Order: sequence, then C-alpha cells, then structure tokens
Amino acid sequence: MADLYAIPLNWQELRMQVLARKTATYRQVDRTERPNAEPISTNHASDRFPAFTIAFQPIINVETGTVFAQEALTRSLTGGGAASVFGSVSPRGMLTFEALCRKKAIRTAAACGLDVPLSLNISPAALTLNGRGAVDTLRFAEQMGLRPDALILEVTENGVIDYTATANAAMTPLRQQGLQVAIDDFGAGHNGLQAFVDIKPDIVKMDITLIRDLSCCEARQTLVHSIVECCERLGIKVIAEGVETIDQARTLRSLGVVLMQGFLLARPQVEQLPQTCREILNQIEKKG
Ligand SMILES: [Ca+2]
Repeated sequence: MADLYAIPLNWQELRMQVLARKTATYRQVDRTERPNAEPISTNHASDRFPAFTIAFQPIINVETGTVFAQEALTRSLTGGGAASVFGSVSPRGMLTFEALCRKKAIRTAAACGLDVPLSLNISPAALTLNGRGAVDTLRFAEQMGLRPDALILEVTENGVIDYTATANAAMTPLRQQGLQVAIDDFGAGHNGLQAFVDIKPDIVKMDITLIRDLSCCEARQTLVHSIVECCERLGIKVIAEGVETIDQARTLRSLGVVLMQGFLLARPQVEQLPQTCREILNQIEKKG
C-alpha cells in the first residue's frame, strides 16, 4: 500500500485517495505514522521532538447545523493534550516544532478528506517573526493544493502585544488572498484589546472563562453581548469556545452567537473529523 505521507502528493491527490478507500484503511495507515516519517524530519530537527499526532475538533454553526471549520489540535500518541507535548520541547526548538505540527495537521486533514476550512494554531512568536510562521505554513498548504481562503490561523492573545507593523505588512498579502486570522482564547489573557486593535482579526474566539457560568452570571452575559455587538459592527465573526452545556449554548444563542465549539457539540478525535449530532442541535434550539 502506498504511504499517504510520501511526498509529492498534493491535497487533491490525497483527497482522491481518501474517496477511493474506506476509512478503516486510512486509520490503519494513519496509526503507523510517526514524526520521523515527516518529510521535515530530513532537516535533522525532529529527532529532538516528541512523538505526536493530530486531533480535530469542529466549530459548529448551531443555526444551520453545518461545520464552519475544523481546528487541528496536537496530541501525544497516548492522547495527552497539547500542553504535555509542547512541554517537552525546548524553547530553542519551539518554532520549528510548531511549524512541524502545522504541516502535519495540513497533511492529516487532507488524508481525512477535510472539505471545510482548517483552523491552525500559531504562537504570537511565530506570527510576529516577520510573519514567517504564517508565510511558511501557507506556502506548504499551497504545495498541498490548499487555498489560503481555506485556512484560519488562530493566534492566542497572550504576547500579541509584540505584534509589529512588519508582521502586519507580511500578513497583509496573505489575508488579501483570503487567509483568516482569529484571536484565540479572547478574554483569558491581558492583551486581548491590544491584539484586537493591532491584528484587526477576522474572527474572535471567546475563551472558556467567559463561557463558564454564563447562563447564571449577568456580568458575563453583558460582556459577551458587548463583544458580539462590537464584532458585528466591525464585521468580525465570533466563536464561543468551551461550550459544555445546553444552558450555555442557549444563552449564547440568545446573545447572538451562532458559532460554537466545545465538548457539548463534539470532542476532539484523533485523525478523524468529528461532527455534531442533530439531537444536540435540536435541544439547543428548543425553547424553554
Ligand atoms: Ca485554538
């Protein structure tokens, strides 16, 4: 059987392979993959890096019941979270490892047959390094046949205060090609408003700390309502992260939020593209 990860397969070729084979076959292929099989490993850096895999978690439009995007999440081979994987990477190798994760996410998404936008996490350091992290990621995506308008880059608000005019200049042509930029974990750090002004994002992802206790906390509801209103005026899409209960989802709906992500809708799944079930959507829309 051909190795899915052998270069040069592009996005379309990979998708055609996916359509031509059964999912079980791909799962088998995927499980055999290890970081050392990555083409980038030839640059002698990956031996220092931990083994990892990619999970996906959907962002759902609860109004239409459609998948808005799939976020790629780094996981250890035993299912550990991104923090446990990144925790074993030295600061010196962090940007290289991050880039490796994004490349693997793109390749895994293609192998899974992704047909909605792919949302990738990027650190402020990678983004502000004259935009190199974004430029390189887009270049690789294009090599795989993935257009810029099918990509979202999620940058956490922490540290974005260093976002520079140079980075903005590097990002502008990419954004003109359709790349969307999201501020991740909005509301969790101290630089959210600064990032909001500097980056002028296409998307804001409200952090779980804003969503938790939302249904019984008037102050949080007022805050979320203000964020939604502000973003609406500026043409920015709002996503609620960490939605875990029907009450939270209903409250968010009443505040004008339709894009949601969280365990209520779908848990992340390794090397698979999870969907949400109709029953949950019906419960969210049900009155009372
Ligand atoms: Ca994220």
